[in-house]
Amino acid sequence: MSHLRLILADQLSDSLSALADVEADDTVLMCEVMEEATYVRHHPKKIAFLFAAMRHFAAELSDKGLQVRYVTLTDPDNTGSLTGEVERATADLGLRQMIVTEPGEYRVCQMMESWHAKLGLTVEMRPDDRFLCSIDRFTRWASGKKQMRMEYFYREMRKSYHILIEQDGSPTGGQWNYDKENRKPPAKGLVSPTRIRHPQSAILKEVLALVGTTFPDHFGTLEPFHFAVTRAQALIELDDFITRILPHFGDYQDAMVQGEAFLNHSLLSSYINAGLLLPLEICRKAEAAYRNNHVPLNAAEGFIRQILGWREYVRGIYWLHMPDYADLNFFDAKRPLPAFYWGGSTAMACISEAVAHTREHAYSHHIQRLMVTGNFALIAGLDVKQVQDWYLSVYSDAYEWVEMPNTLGMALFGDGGLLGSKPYAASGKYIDKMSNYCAGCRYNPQEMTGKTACPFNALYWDFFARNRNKLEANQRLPFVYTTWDKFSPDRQTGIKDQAASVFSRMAQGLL
Ligand code: FAD
Ligand code: DLZ
Ligand code: SF4
Repeated sequence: MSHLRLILADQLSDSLSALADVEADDTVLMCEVMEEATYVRHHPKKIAFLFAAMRHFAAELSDKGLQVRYVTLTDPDNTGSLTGEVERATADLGLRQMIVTEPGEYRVCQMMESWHAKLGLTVEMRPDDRFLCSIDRFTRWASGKKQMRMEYFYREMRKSYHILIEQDGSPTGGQWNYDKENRKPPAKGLVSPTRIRHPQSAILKEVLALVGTTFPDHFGTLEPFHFAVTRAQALIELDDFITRILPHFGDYQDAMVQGEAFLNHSLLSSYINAGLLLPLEICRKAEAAYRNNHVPLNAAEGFIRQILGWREYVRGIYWLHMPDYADLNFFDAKRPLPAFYWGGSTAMACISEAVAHTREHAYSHHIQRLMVTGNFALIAGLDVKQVQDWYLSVYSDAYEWVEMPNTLGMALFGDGGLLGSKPYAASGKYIDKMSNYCAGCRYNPQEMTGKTACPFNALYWDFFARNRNKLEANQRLPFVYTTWDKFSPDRQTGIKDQAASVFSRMAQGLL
């Protein structure tokens, strides 16, 4: 019996479970739909990347002899939604049986589950085995644990896939984790290595024109556009990263440098998340580079930990706790997102820099996301839903399964500790240590109060003071409240007044 096999924009892998056992009389459905392109106002680079990658992938499937029904955004019959396109395709083709791979978002999963009742279809949903830990396996691992820790999950994954593990089962180099060697402040002269620029195909040029005219008011610049849009191009970037950049990845993983958006980061997340690259092949290549003496252990391990550890862990947390996870707001944070997240002016050099990278590249690296824009949102008590919508729309690698636990859980501690053990709150001193931003900023990271005091400083203490009832018992914050209590009443009042002044200037667009 013939089947309709749906492939979503982030499922562009030959090995996708929905494509296993595909028959010549099956039809593969791929569709560009307005509902998905606008449920948040995605960055134009993200939309262009996905549409171009989808079109190339569809062409590759056709070249292999598969029947592909590809619906472009401008198709006059396009209904504008995945459900509408599935209904139209099954009616046109006379098909009642569908095969899908589980989607990355709860919202889309609900949609697919509604197709049986709504459209009278039989929908077979297959696991997404591109991930290295299935949802069932993660649920079993989590079961009965009072407190989950990524580190222990990561060790299990290393053992399961035998990555950086010796014959006797011990971790390569004798340690599981070289995180301490990944946190060096930027060395003088640290710059981003040059990056590959792929030639623009005719397909990409057409998509760039379409996105430019259709989404002119979405935040972010469309061109210049250098993303890979095929697996072949993504593999070139992967190999280039492993050869030239991975050797230096470890040391400065947490560093930030004015004018340098990429430093030694891989820029591979968009490709992995869309399916152009597979996480296991990347981890194996990174391990091989270490075994061939091409990269140091702290670089290989630090990189593999992000993919085999964090990436799988956050996905597990998402599916374990959805749908309730989406409504958590531990600190009841509700302050509106200030205009400077959307490029409005701010004198805070660190924020301005992170937002500029975001606007230009649909990218900022992990420490900018966590310790600059995320940290500010945390200590200023910005509305958790507005913050999540921002992260989901502005980054080319963002899908809810990975964005939400990172934003709500890791950056905002909005899940009260389901993902991490303590809030990643930091004052301007941390940013000063890990970057060269402060030297060019109107504010001074050494000052707590006054007109030129770094806003992060007073907000940091105000955050802990106003959330004392929720955080005081946290064992991982031993010195915060003892230090606060040692401040004189005058100093405490001064800090609170300064925080109030920061909030007032922020509301007036004067920060
Ligand atoms: P590298 O630094 O080169 O790291 C290598 C790879 O490890 C990445 O490509 C990515 O696949 C994986 N990785 C690293 N950290 C994480 C993590 N915490 N969670 C999941 N995977 C990780 N990542 C996304 O892919 N999509 C998101 O929407 C996203 N939103 C984030 C929001 C916030 C608030 C924070 C703090 C982090 C977020 N991250 C997200 C995680 C991380 O910042 C990005 O994966 C990383 O910056 C991508 O750049 P890169 O490929 O150069 O990564
Ligand atoms: C993010 C996105 C965008 C911008 N456009 C489409 C689209 O037109 N068609 C499609 O199939 N998927 C799109 N996506 C991805 C989905 O919104 C959704 O985030 C993922 O498929 C969830 O796994
Ligand atoms: Fe950011 Fe404060 Fe440093 Fe300015 S002084 S760059 S606001 S941390």
